[in-house]
Amino acid sequence: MDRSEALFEEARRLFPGGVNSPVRAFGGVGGTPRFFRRGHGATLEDVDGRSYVDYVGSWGPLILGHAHAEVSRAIAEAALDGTSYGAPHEGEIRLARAVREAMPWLERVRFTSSGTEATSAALRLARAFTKRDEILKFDGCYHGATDSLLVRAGSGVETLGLPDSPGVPSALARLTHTLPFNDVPRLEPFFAEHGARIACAIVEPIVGNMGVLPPAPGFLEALAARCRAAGALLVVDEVMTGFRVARGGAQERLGVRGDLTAFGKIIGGGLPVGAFGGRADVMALVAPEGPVYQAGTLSGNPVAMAAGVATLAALARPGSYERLEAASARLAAGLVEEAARAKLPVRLNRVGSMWTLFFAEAEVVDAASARRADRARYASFFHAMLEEGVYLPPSQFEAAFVSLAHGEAEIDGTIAAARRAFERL
Ligand code: KE4
Repeated sequence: MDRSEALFEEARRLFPGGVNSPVRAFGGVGGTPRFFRRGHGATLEDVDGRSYVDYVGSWGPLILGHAHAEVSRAIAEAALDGTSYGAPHEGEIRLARAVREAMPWLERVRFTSSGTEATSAALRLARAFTKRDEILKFDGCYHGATDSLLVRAGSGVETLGLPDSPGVPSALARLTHTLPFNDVPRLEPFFAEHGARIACAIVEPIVGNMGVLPPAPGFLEALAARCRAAGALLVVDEVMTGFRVARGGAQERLGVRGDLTAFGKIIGGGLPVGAFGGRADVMALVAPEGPVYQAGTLSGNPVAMAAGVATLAALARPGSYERLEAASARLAAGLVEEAARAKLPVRLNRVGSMWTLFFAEAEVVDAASARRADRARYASFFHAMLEEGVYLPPSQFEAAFVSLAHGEAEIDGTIAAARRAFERL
């Protein structure tokens, strides 16, 4: 038994499923999760001393790679002044400035400690602003583990095949409508019937939680127009795409704008940070300025703020996104070429440095087509790559990420590993 197996045995006695977040349990691919003890750059090392080129990147935050010197130094220096004040400090202003510099359409923001808190608060705020209770989300989109949004959600809910989630009161779940992502023709009739009662639509502008699903041309624009016409707010969930697919996130890359935006992951640089923000007239309702309550003991935590500021500063340097694009394009082309060589039907969906390799013949454009992908073959590929020293997301329904620490050696090594892995499928 290796050390990961021994630790997992103990972990299962301590935590439900042996983990503190379901998708880490390898439920989608089988086998024993690796326990890691350090990360550096593009590499993770497990407790048995094995190294892996990491494409999970803590599910998105580590766009600079592990243990980035400037981020680690910022954390250490901030911690020497204390870990939390529970009071205003300048670091909050510095991170808010950096976020708004990249996304000037965010007139006001509020920091939280997770993406789930951010999307939950955005929903409550939209309901208060519009005085309406019903919401629209899209099948397979995941917006965090919050009651109203654990309805036909993606990520771990999809991976584990959970029927939405028990424990969500049916009276509440009934207020959440779902439509297929990218299905433009369904928008018109839906809003004609329900529009007057819809507080907001919430959407991953580029879905990462069914694997990567880019938006169909015109889909987001049509959704924004329908929301506007119905007096509903558009909540753009950029927890994953924010600072990932462009400095201004998916909203900059795609030219759409939400009334509210949710953030997480990268803006914390690997520490617990989320945020929601947007129109000043809507944000003015948030307590203590307005009556909509939202709070958090560690919101705006000085150490987390310092990690976020250092991360966004490094990302803002010229050429960062061009380098991410070049490395990601090289990897994608190599994987597709090797799959073709092995005569394996694959579809590789990619937007910038977030990507998913689906084992599927047909295009994967929505949750239904993603569900038709060959998950068993993905699981075999995952384990073959793990043995080759490459750590992919342990689920077909998750996005993989390239970081600025992935150089040509890592990319070319991954392509060579895939060649050997494909031969074994
Ligand atoms: P957190 O509460 O996990 O910080 O953020 C929730 C969330 C909200 N919106 C989007 C688009 C997200 O992708 C997430 C979280 N993503 C998952 C992975 N797909 C986090 C990993 C996990 O659940 O352990």
